[in-house]
Amino acid sequence: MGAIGKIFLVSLIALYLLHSVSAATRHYQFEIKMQNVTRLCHTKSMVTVNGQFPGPRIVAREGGAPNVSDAYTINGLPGPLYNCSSKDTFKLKVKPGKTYLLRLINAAVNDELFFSIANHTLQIIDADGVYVKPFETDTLIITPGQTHNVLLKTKPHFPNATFYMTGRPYVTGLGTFDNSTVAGILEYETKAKQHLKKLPLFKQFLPALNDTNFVTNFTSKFRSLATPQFPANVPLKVDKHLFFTFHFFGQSKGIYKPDFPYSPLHWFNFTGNPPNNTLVSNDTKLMVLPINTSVELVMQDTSIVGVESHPLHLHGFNFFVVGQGFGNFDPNKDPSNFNLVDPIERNTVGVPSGGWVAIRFLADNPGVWFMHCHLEVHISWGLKMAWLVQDGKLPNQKLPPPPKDLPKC
Ligand SMILES: [Cu+2]
Repeated sequence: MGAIGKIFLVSLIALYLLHSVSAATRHYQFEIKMQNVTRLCHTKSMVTVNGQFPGPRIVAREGGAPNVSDAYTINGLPGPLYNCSSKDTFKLKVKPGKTYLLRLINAAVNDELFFSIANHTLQIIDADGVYVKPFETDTLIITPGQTHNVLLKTKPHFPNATFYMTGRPYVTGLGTFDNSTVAGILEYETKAKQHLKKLPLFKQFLPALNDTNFVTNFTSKFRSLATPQFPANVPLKVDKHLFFTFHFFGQSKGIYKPDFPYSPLHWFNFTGNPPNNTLVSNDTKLMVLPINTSVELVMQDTSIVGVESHPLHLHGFNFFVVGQGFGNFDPNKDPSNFNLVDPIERNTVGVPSGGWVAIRFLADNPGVWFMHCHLEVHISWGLKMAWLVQDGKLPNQKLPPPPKDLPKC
């Protein structure tokens, strides 16, 4: 492997230009005026809202539909596949015969994204800041909040071509979404004064927008290094077996109660036809754990409001993804297939659409820790809860007291 030439941070973001929101009546004050703006179209005088373009963001809560973005961007640039946006194209300039490290993050809060670079292979070496057994892929999927470090080996010689880097969403839900494609361009530096624009531009075909097979295949390739230097400390003994189902419900206010249920209070065929009454209730409950509890949590998608993939993010801990599957989790059969040798360690994992994922972690970090779907709109629909990991006896197992000036409720 050659030396790493340069490190690039590539962030994929959804760009919201102007939002419209239905449902309950809300009142906003907008100052509309003309202003020079360069974005998606060339610099021109255009209508801005409160001096901003994009205008102020409006968030719909309590079951509103997600805003549909106008474009995805790579490092803030939408690229040539959008109207009048060739000028706003991210260009990755590389030299032949080198290895580059790309740090990828999906910062598009409501969209899981496919990403690829035409005619190039990416080697995945890291997920959420933890090394993995390296593997190669033409295309990757990255969910909101996930990070992937990948190596890009450039062609040995100047290729007489340029290459699209493209991204577009993976969607399993029912609502409307932005199905557009963001593109950047991989350009090789050359001493010959070539006109790069005249070179052929290679494109890559990304998977279909609902290609769950690709996603399943890709995610199943992730493995921890599990070496003496980078061991996979997956808990082998489980103190608490938990089973959470994933569906939407409203918000609730109030003081928390320490009795978050270990498993659903009402069982039904989670991935079959949903019953008329799922007996979902609102409450503010925390899952309380003594420090150093080892937890196994199975997260089950459900068909209430349709099955959908959910990138689940846990604060405070990395976890090991020991198993996943489609349909209903079978507590008698499925655990025998769990990978306890080299499961991937990360902090954001996709709960498969119409399926389940099993994680294990050691609750060795005291505090109250939020766990939520990383599709921003799903948080407002209730896909969130919190863990309370209690202090231990040792000094390094205690939370420092809050500052004296912390405001009281
Ligand atoms: Cu979700």
